[in-house]
Amino acid sequence: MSRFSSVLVANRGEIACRVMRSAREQGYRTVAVYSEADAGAPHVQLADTSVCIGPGPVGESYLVADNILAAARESGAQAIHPGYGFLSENADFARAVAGAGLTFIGPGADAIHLMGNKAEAKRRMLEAGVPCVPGYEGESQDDATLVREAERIGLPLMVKAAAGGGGRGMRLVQDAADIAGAIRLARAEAEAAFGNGELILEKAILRPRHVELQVFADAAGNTVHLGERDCSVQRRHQKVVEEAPCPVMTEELRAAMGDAAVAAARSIGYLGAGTVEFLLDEGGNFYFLEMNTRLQVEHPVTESITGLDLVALQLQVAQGEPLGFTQDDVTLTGHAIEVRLYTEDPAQDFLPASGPVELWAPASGVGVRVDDGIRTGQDISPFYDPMVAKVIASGPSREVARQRLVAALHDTALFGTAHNRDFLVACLQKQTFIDGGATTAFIAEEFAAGEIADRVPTFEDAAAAAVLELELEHRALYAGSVIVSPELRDWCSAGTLVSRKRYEFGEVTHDISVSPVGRGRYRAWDGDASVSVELHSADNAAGKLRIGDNEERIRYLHAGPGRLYLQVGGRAALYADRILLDGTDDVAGGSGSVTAPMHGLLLEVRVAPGERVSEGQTLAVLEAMKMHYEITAQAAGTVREVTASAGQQVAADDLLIEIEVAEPD
Ligand code: MV4
Repeated sequence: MSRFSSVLVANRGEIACRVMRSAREQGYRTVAVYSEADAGAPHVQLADTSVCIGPGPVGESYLVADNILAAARESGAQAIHPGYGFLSENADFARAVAGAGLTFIGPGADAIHLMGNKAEAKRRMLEAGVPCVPGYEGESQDDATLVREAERIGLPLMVKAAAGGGGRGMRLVQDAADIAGAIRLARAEAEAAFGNGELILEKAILRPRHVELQVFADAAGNTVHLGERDCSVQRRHQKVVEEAPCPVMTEELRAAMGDAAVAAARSIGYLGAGTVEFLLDEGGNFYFLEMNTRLQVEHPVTESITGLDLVALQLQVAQGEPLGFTQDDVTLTGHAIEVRLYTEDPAQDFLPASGPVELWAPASGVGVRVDDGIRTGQDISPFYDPMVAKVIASGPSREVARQRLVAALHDTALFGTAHNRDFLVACLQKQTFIDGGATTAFIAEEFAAGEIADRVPTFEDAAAAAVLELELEHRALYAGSVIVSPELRDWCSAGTLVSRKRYEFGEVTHDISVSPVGRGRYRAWDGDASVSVELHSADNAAGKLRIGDNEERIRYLHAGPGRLYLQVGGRAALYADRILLDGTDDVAGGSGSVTAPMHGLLLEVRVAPGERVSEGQTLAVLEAMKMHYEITAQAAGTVREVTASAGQQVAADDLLIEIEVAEPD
């Protein structure tokens, strides 16, 4: 086969960016594909060439093999990297790519197909001597056989769809009376979900760890493993935290699991990057679960401890070149932990959030890597997976890596949409995680219902916001005036200047008064509470300040008068000054057009056409950046029209309600 010199990346977001970075470094021309919703997305900007492959929905773009192949033809790409998800584990696609005379950067279609069926995969793995969970993976699927086998295996029992994967189509049975029912239900579900009702049965391993081995093979059959990753911290089969090495790994266990993983790959003639998933029980026994025939989301932690570039290696072996090293050359150094940043709202049962990214400011620092696929100003589209970035920290020890990761998360800002950053920090700060003791039951066991609710900003946070906003307002004011000496900046002929800001967070209101007491120094108070705030720096969306005795790094965005996004001490909120906002919106007797004050989710509309409203009456409730805003009538009148409804995402200044303003009497 001839060498390829250009690579089309059949993916989007962070992984498309990640693959293109290495492809470019290795001298390849890069081609992006994008949906209409992704025009201008970071992966498109990164590529040398890009081709639109259809409308936003994945079923009309990223999942359409013919569109991807047409894009390759049109752009002259000679190889296709599928990333993860989408078509990455679709054997028909891999076959079609090869059939079109292009190189598929991944294993052969047969290996993908084989690992796509749990029963077949397990039979092959047992043949190859890979330890599997005791169970039944036979071809007979009648009820009598399955029930008899289930009784032989014993309880607790796991019933899995052979065509499933990643936890889909899986059912735990703990009571003998439920066996037959569970089998029938699982079969019906598998039939509906995968068009294949075939089941396998396994002894259930309770509170296991998820430990996976990274394997790599070249075309000459050299196959190595690159150590393991522990991905036990998951929520509903969605990985949240991943690390390498596994905290409870020993040299002997790694050698045994590594041998099993390499045997698994060799037995199916594997090529390229793959991952062999195991369950590790409390007694140190491990069992093959499934093999993922793609580059995985969490590959950076392996790169960190091995010093290898897995994408560069994928390109190398796809060219038919040898790996160039042996198992003995692989060394594992230090520790790395990765977290996945999702735009989903932990306070609303992790509901995916969409909307504009007002500020994306990833952390940087020693031992910190951020793989992202978003930019400030971009829209988070509801069509795609809400994972927008991965933050990876490494260090000489697990604890150094963990602390670096917490600090990096505190210093990472994403303003404009809800996200799981605080939840990630909470996971990393749990004693069980600190001790390296997290199993797959970690999140369910450690987080009580309601614990993942939003934290309301404290008085100190609000004081910092009020000071920063005052400072930014001053700057804006003086930017347009003649030279003002610093001494005079906070001077006021009427004595000490006091500014007031009112921030409302649900039931909690912070009524902050701020007064300058020197250059960059302020006193802020609310009733009896009082604190000194010293602003050391605030530039380019980042800065430092001291609140009372605490030095804090800040991230901020002044999104308009009275609207300040501020992250202080890792706690982010939108501070909307009710005094300024409600004051300037006050158009007594004026227009009755009620518009959205900012982008957000319309939670409630409380009025209907024809209804009489009085001044100050709440008309609708908007949710934005963890806050609920009551939208009130600026004048009395009659509702003429309601142009928005509850549950709808609205943009700033969108018309919501028209009121026929009553003549003052
Ligand atoms: C299991 C299991 C216990 N016993 N199989 C879930 C995803 C899929 N890859 C396999 N899964 C499991 N299979 C037996 N025989 C427990 C799980 C499981 C799990 C596995 C890995 C990571 C997180 C998990 C969370 C719940 C259940």
